[in-house]
Amino acid sequence: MRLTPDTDSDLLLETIDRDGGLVIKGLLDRETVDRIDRELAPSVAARQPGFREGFDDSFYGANTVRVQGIPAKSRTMVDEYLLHPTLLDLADRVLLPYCGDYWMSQSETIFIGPGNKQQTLHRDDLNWNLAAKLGVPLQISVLVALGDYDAAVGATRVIPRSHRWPLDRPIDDSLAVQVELEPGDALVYLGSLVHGGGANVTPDRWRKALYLSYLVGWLTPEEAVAVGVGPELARTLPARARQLLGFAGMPERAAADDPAEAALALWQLDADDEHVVDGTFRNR
Ligand SMILES: O=C(O)CCC(=O)C(=O)O
Repeated sequence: MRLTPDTDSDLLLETIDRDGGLVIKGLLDRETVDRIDRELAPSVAARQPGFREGFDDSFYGANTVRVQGIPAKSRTMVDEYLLHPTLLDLADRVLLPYCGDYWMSQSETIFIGPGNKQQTLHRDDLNWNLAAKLGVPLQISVLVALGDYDAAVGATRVIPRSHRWPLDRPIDDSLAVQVELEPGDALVYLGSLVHGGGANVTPDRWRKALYLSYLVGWLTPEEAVAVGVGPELARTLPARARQLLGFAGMPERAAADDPAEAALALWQLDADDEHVVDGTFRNR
């Protein structure tokens, strides 16, 4: 289903709950897309396709450029994408019932080059496979198109409503549909939805996406985000961005009626740590 950033948030919530994902048309305007693309261009140009040694290129893409550490490379990504009110509102409504707060798990370019094969269909939640068995939302992922995103360049394949399948149900590839996007459109999906990057069958065009995910705060993010940001940059960011990027503790959760639902504060720093003292890190 294709909606817009100003769609009533009840409808966004109903749609993602029913289908496992949705498209937000024009999440970012063209000027913002171009600015992010320009800010990331030097890092993309310096990176060879293929993931790190020891990783499986058939999954990550032998001719795919993945650059991480995005908040340190693109301030526009932080201000306009990570903090987008429509995304945060949806993440609040999907994730906050299950955690004290959530944070960014990862952000990376996924630029799929000519000849790159299609990715195996999978669920992102299986990064945390024991937690995935709980059957509660763990993660929301977003892919924003920064350029071409049609079927021929490898638009994402998804199986609508597969977020409700039992985890051991075999994945039938024939049920996948490709989600084409215009620059600035976003595919937003739950970590339980079956999906994967498409094949790029063009001789010379790249599929350009910027990925971002929000994860419940009691799970370890995929990327060591706070290390990549560092306190110097963190000091210059809005408080909510600092929190999402790992510069705040996760609040304690009280649950008077069911003690088993209560949780202690996590990811805290000692009260006299310089980053607590100067306010870069906030204990909660
Ligand atoms: O690039 C895409 O369309 C999806 C990528 C993905 O699901 C992944 O790399 O885990």
